[in-house]
Amino acid sequence: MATVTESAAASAKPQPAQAASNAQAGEQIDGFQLVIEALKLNGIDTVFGLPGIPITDLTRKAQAAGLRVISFRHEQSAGYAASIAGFMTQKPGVCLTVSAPGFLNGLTALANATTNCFPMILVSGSSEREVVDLQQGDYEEMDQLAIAKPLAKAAFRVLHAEDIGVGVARAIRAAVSGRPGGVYLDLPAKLFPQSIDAELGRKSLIKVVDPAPRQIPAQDAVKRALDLLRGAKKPLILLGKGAAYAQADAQIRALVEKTGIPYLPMSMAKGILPDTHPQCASAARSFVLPEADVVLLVGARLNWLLSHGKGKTWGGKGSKDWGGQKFVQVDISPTEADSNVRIDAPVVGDIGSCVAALLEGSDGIKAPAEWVAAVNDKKGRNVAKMAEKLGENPAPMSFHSALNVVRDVVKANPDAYLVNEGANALDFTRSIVDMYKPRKRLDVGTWGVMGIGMGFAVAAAVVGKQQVLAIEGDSAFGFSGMEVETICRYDLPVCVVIMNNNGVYRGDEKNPAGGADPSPLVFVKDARYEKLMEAFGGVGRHVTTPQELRAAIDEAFRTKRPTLINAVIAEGAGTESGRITALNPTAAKK
Ligand code: ADP
Ligand code: TZD
Ligand code: MG
Repeated sequence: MATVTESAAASAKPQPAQAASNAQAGEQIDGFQLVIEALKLNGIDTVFGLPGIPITDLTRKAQAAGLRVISFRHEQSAGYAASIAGFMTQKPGVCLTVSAPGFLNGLTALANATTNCFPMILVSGSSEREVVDLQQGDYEEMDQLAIAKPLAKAAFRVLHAEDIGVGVARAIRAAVSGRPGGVYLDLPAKLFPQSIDAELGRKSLIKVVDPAPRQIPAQDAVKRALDLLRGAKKPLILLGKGAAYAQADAQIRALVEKTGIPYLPMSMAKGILPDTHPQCASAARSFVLPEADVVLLVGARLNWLLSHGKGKTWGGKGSKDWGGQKFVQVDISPTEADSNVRIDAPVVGDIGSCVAALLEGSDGIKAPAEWVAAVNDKKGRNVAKMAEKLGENPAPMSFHSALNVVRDVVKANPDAYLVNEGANALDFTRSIVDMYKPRKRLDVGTWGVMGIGMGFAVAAAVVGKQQVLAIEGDSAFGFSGMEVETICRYDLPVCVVIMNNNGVYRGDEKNPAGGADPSPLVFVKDARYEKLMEAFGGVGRHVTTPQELRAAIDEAFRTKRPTLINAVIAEGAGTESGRITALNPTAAKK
């Protein structure tokens, strides 16, 4: 093992003859340094990654050059961290990995970033091209560029030091312009030790001008949209995570408030306006979707999360029937419209420009009082029902009684980031915990992917520089649990709360065959997850009541220490697949 590693490392070093001639030719700069300077020149100040051949020195030199290098225990977490940093900042999050297996570990996050429209660049070292292309069995051999292409918005490889500037510039533009996404940048081992004249090298770097240009919507498209909204009897605004990403918070709020139209935030759009806003219709979701006649979508796709814009959710007779709504869709992607149902008024452009244009032309558009009253009436009744449930205090805790505490904590600490994954642990948190500020809720996104938890938490703490509260299903936590060491190592203000119901969805399943193996859905009973955090010097707490939970979270927020709270939830409190039971083929048959 050691010999393989050493010989591969040696082949990545400049040859003595080359080094000697470099010395004579005046100041030289190598590939390592050019990559670092190209990133710095473009305002990238943090990279997330995991070192090894051929990028070990890149991580060292990046740190030496003043970049913040956050080193993880698994590339998938580093990748998720990079992608959510991209969502939070509109700058591409950078993830750095080694070849083949490291690259593949990071690739899930890259694909997830592309799916969620998060700007991210996965930078992976790769093996020797000549050997890879002849399939001669190099150390960690893999044609990474070909594999990344279908999963990324764009993919590039740089073979020569003088092209590093162009490679990084192209990667940045591809990640953040238009619909953002994941970009792969392949850097073969041989690139790093290449030396070129320092002055020429630095001149070859590109500081990207206007990487995500505004896209102004066409006037006739805006007029078409306004005409539809003006004629609406039951208008509704749907805000998606594209709206959160766009950082057009003030314009969005102005449009919502000026028109008085009820709005629904998608999961990661919660907090663009506070969930307690009088026009927020979240508590009446199943009433407003089928009832609305004109729906303005702002940075939200009509994908599965919105039942594809049709079916019973939207008032359609059958599961695939159109409910009769007209749609206005504001999106930067011109091909998004009509993906599921007819879009009557597509408005293509960046959300800031589109919403500003809609706002300007919105005089006279006002949600009819009758409609507003009907929504409020429904809301009032649902909120009362929920309050009753939240007030219960069963032993062991239910999701409701535990999340009632989280709800109060977030209300008292609106700047804290809320990371959230799981099934019941996700769905109940989303519906119970109000958000008060934009881009504070970071969750499983479009794929409903498990494993984002600790990566997102690290990025939120490092880039957002605020307290982080991660509400995790016990299964969900397991996907990235080892990163509690990362949280401790960087001493981050992250408080992880595990909603521990002993399993996936529930902890009370039995082996249907009656054998000794447990059900595939359950874990070790009463697992002491808090000891994981203690193992690395953080604080572990085991809590069984809302009072203990509150005290433990308050302590974590006060001390800012890495904390893991193992919150014991009733084994049978959850439902299969949480709120999406209907998507489960077996469950649907029942
Ligand atoms: P959600 O899951 O919250 O409904 P989606 O991820 O489905 O949100 O939709 C986000 C949409 O926002 C995508 O269609 C994307 O093209 C769009 N989008 C992202 N950023 C911008 C932007 N700056 N301006 C306009 N549209 C954007
Ligand atoms: N693997 C990946 C990467 N993503 C997934 N979404 C799943 C598997 C399937 N899955 C879900 O959709 S939720 C979930 C899994 C395994 C875990 C649910 O259990 P939990 O949450 O403990 O996290 P609750 O509170 O017990 O429901
Ligand atoms: Mg669970």
